[in-house]
Amino acid sequence: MDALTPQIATRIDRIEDPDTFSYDEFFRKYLIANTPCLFSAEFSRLWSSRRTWVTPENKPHWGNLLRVFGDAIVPVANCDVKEYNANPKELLPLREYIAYWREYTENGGRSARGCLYLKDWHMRREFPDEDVYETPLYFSSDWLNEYWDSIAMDDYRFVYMGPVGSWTPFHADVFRSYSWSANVCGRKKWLLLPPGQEELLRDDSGNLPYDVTVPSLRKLCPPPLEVIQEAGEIIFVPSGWHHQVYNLEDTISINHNWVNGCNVSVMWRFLQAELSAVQREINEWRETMEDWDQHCQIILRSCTGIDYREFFSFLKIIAEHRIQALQEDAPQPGPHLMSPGPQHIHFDLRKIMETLISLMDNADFQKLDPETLEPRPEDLLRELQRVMALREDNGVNTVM
Ligand SMILES: O=C(O)CCC(=O)C(=O)O
Ligand SMILES: [Fe+2]
Repeated sequence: MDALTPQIATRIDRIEDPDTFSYDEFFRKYLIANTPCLFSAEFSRLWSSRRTWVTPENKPHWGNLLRVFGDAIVPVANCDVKEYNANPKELLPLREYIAYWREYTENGGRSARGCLYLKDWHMRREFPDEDVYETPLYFSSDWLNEYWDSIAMDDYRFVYMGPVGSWTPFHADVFRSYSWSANVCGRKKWLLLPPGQEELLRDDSGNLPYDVTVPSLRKLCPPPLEVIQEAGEIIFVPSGWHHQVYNLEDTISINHNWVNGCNVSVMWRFLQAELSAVQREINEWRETMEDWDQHCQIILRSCTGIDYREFFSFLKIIAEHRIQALQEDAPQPGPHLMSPGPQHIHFDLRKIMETLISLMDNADFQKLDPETLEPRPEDLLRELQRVMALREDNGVNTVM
């Protein structure tokens, strides 16, 4: 490697002990620094899924899974078929997927149906009473799920399960959010590339690779960080890091995507870059289409899952929740962040305000009749400024 080649970390930090690792340390060293880390199995030791979903041999417990979830309809991807840069998905009853998996294993990892991987199953949304894991404190400042829960529309909490050999192609996560992923049983290999490095891997048409391990890419960028994640361990994948993931054994994992005050600016930059790409794509109709800007927003929404007006609603809902929390009598720094303390509320409000100012300054947002939003963006901004000024008068420490 020559002197100009960026150095990429060759190892990941391991966090061993829940009793000595504080939220503040995670916030500074990993969330703000946007650096990956791996939590030991101690952090998931008390989850009931680690007993009831797993046999003593550390294999998926088919009987228990079938009994509770057998009739659930789950999304299943075919790892052997490349469609654009992903795998085509179908919906199957879990019962049928497990029957497939057992037969695949008995046949030594072969099936006429290919290698099927259950992914992005909204288990928690569909079975809210199945209390099989608890989101670790470190990942609980989660505006994404807070927003989508509040409008009862969607969530970003998933279960994955797949046989040895199933894998996820090279990608970065929705909205460039953070993700955490815990192995309930089994092992994974992660290949992680820091943000920006993927630019070196684009082909002549600007497309990113499907498989980052193909030999022709080896010279183009420093090798990805390789992480082996054992049963029970939880990996933190920072914002905008591209990754590719292999199941080294039969594996079940739980994963959430989330955004908060530390990476909301990354999400906002991502939306602006995606809108620019859409605008370039349909530029030739700019002069002839009356509602061209609205149209770009519709395409943005279908590609990413959100448009600029909904991004405003997202900021608004989190702002309202935090303002309300401040108005409740003397908020205490809660034992976990589902009830954030005053310092964290202040940090969140400051980040919402900075993002809102940038959104209101944005020429594409201004074209979308923002005065028809409820409340009008300038009224929300004024309210945020009023609340923040009150807090500062009260001498709340703003270092966070
Ligand atoms: O476990 C996998 O196959 C992929 C998980 C993933 O991409 C994520 O957690 O962000
Ligand atoms: Fe991912």
